[in-house]
Amino acid sequence: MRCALIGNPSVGKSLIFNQLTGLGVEVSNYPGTTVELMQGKLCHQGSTLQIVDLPGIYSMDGDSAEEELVRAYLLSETPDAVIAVLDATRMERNLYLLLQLAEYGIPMVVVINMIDEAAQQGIIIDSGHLSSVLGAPVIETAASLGKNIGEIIPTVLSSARPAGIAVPYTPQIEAAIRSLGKLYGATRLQALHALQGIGSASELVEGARTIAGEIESLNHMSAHQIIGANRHLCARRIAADVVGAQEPDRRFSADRLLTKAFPG
Ligand SMILES: Nc1nc2c(ncn2[C@@H]2O[C@H](COP(=O)(O)OP(=O)(O)OP(=O)(O)O)[C@@H](O)[C@H]2O)c(=O)[nH]1
Ligand SMILES: [Mg+2]
Repeated sequence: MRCALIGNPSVGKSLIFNQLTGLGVEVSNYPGTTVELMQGKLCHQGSTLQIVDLPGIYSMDGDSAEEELVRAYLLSETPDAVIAVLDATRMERNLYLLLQLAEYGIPMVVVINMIDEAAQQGIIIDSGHLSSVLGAPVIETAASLGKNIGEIIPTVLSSARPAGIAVPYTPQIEAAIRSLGKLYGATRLQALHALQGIGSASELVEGARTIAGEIESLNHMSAHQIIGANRHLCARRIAADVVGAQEPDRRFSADRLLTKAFPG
């Protein structure tokens, strides 16, 4: 089984990767790119898993080398599962990427990392609710403390599933997706890519260019911008629903530790 760690930059993917994998980590350039990929292996109850630590990205639809690599990896290497790593202190921004990842339809497990940092900042996350909104399992972790890292692989093996959530796009974008499906047999993901001009020349991309041009002249915004705005709104709504505030938990703060270490 092959699975990939995906997420925004600096969310803790590599730390989690190092904790999950043992020996046999390989670093190589992804074919045709200068982007390095770490690949490792682990065994869990008789199953061997190959794990790839993908580069951190903020969006999956841009043209940076990292974003192109992640898209190419997901479309051509077709991993059996993805482990989507989110930063608990930046849920809205991280959900924006997650909503795009969900469109690939790959079985996933969502890991909300930095839960220690979130607690210190007084941020609480309703993971149960998030799991029902996304339709995929959600685990809270603090990789720097090793907290709940042991739950990731068993959850991947037992319950990874394609997220059921779909971003509701504006009626024009939804109509364009349906037309491209009817005319060219495009899936929702392929239609969205084509509307954003992603992908090499094809009848679909050509057809989508015409439709995207009409959408742009009606809205004074490109289809790409509208799609991005719809995703941002959806991410903001989910974050508003699942992220709450409480009194900051200072248990791990230096002050507290010093008071404990030097009573009186
Ligand atoms: N407080 C806290 N820090 C963490 C946690 N997980 C990772 N870190 C720290 O966050 C920083 C970034 O971690 P990385 O594992 O390098 O993040 P990454 O997602 O691989 O980043 P990129 O490769 O740049 O995309 C490091 O300093 C980690 O030690 C956590 O759960 N809690
Ligand atoms: Mg990394």
